[in-house]
Amino acid sequence: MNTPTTLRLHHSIFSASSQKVRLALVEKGLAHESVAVDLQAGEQHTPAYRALNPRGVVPTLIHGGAVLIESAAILEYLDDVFPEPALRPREPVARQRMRAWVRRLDDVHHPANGMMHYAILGRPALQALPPERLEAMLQAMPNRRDRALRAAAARQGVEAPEFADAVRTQEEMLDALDASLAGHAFLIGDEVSHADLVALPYVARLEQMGLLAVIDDAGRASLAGWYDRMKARPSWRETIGALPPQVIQHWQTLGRQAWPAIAPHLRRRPPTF
Ligand SMILES: N[C@@H](CCC(=O)N[C@@H](CS)C(=O)NCC(=O)O)C(=O)O
Repeated sequence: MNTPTTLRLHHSIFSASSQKVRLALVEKGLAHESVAVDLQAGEQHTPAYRALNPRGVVPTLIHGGAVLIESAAILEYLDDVFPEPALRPREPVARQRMRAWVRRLDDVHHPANGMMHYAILGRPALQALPPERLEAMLQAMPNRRDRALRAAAARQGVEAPEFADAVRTQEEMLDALDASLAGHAFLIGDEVSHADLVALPYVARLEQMGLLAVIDDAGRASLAGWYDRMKARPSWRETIGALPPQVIQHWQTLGRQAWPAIAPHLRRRPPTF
């Protein structure tokens, strides 16, 4: 039953931004109603959904009549309203560092992750669209940067200059994560925080693209240990770990086919590449 305090999440199980919020909901033990938004079918652009989220993106959380957008701001809201267990460090410097990570991941690594995703995994479906459908889909995207990256992924795929840039950007993310995790269990000390929940979907997407070697075999041992710790948590099992295995297998096949286009852009190429 829908009570004023029901949490209702509009999301896609494959979306990194949605996964961030779902990870936090599980970490906090918060039950919620789930409304699936089919991004491939363009449901994010229906007038009803765009009235909730004008940027036409997932996730959107509805709580007590409030419509909440932007995953990072939603995570802050959840901690404000449901303080325990806390997913933010109390100490101000640690909290600032956490927010800096969240900002960096959202601003810099989210678009790079999307570029890799659509150039490698989403392109077959984009190319199968009649040209006028593809154009309509691109035009429906209100954010100009998102639209330009999606167009490059659809038209040039792994040959796009934006793809090379995305691979380099994601390798920088791996290095920065690995450096921050040296000597710590989690990104901000010894407790899980928003920073870990926001980083996890992007690291997982690399594994889902068959690129785990860039973590395990490229000498990023602190990151590899963190990834194992994050995967041992119930929040992983109930969200990213529960994605359909046949989809992941298909993605890994597409990812391996893209290796020759990825490898030249890597600074630290694992021996298996
Ligand atoms: N900054 C936003 C980004 C949301 C976002 O980009 N969501 C993607 C999925 S991860 C989306 O809905 N894309 C719509 C599309 O592909 O048309 C947030 O964190 O909520």
